[in-house]
Amino acid sequence: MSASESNSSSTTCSSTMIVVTDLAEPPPTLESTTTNSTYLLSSSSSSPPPELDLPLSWPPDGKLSLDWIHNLIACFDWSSKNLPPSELPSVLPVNVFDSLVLVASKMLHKEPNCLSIDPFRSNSDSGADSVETVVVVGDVHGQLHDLLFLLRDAGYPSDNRIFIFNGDYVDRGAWGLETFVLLLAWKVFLPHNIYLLRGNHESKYCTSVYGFEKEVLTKYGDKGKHAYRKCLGCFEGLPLASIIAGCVYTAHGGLFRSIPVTPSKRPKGKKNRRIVVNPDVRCLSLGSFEELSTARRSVLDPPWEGPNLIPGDVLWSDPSMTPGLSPNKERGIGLWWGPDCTEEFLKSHQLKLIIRSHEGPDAREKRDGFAGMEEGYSIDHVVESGKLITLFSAPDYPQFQATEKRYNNKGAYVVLQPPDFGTPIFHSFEAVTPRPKANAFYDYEDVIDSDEELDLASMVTA
Ligand SMILES: [Mn+2]
Repeated sequence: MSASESNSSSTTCSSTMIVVTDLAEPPPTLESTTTNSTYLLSSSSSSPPPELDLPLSWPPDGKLSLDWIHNLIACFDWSSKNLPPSELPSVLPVNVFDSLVLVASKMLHKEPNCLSIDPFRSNSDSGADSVETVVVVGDVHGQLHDLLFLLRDAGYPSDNRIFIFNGDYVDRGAWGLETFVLLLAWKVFLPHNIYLLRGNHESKYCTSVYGFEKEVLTKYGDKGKHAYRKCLGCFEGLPLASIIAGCVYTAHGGLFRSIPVTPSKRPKGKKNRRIVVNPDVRCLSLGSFEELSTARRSVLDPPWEGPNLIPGDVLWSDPSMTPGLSPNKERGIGLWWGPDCTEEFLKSHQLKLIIRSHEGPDAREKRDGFAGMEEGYSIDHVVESGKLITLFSAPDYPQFQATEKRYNNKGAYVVLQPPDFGTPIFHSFEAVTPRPKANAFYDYEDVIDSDEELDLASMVTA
């Protein structure tokens, strides 16, 4: 079945949103004359609008409020347009960053590898069941202003709206730190109404190649290494996948293998018995949720070899049009899985839908048989038990590109609603314009286009 065939039979609704630029106008600006900066600065720009409460401070009782979050949004929106990156500590002092990351990190590390999200909640006041809307979001990649638009458009997280983010908050875009901090703040404020899954870019390897490490070092200066380490610690705590209302599986990359552990052939008593993984790829089979739940996700970089392969599969895999499971040779880590595997996975777990992310317009340009990412999503497999979709939420991606020609892709998010939650409603949206000027934190002219061709040797697997 081709992707174009599957597209026609699947969507229930698709709406295109109109771009709304921010209402809060920054102060009048002039081009800065400094040679190494493209930031817009003027004599008045260093004084923020009076309605902003900054620098941010940590509430004495440690409890964040909706006002605190809205002020954080307004401060980041203003600073991203008016301050050079090295001035971020004047908005978010490192001690406030520390407090937020500490609380969020503790929360995230306690969550299971695969979250079970139940949108049917009993309302203790009325005794009635309240049913909630679920919003699923794909890759964001540091495009803060597009995320702010998405949150306004979909409606903020609240008691009756749960958000699930599929990872890749950082790298490539210029505001990965602000993006990640904002999502952590929502998590701390409403821990049961926003869930943050890990993407392959929430790793030491990716952030050292695609800009986030340099971004944090630039923004926090002599405290940069400290702040970057705190971010990595938080990344290690991010859960890997979710099941929504018992019928929708979401993860950044997708499906994962079974890890058959077998004792070695020469057991020399219990102590010396070595556990080896069967390396025969002909034996690849889909893993169970029990295996997913016992994988060790607290690693700086998911390993591509050894016994702990499930995190790498969930974060790095891609669907294929070829049946079966095979090693993902394009990426060097993770799997390719065919429509038959999608069917097996859905059927055996009584699921209706898989929502994964991980492939933007650049990756899709090279993938025969798959739809592009012009609308921010694609329907990849349509099988008897349900569907597999790819969701990408960074419009006009990537922010920095060496060529004149841009993809001009829309971003999208998915809304799932009662009673069954299994039918995705797609909302596509265009990039916020104009995007504030910024310099890239990586060499986007030389760095490889997509995440394939990894330099595996430099990954941290300890
Ligand atoms: Mn990815």
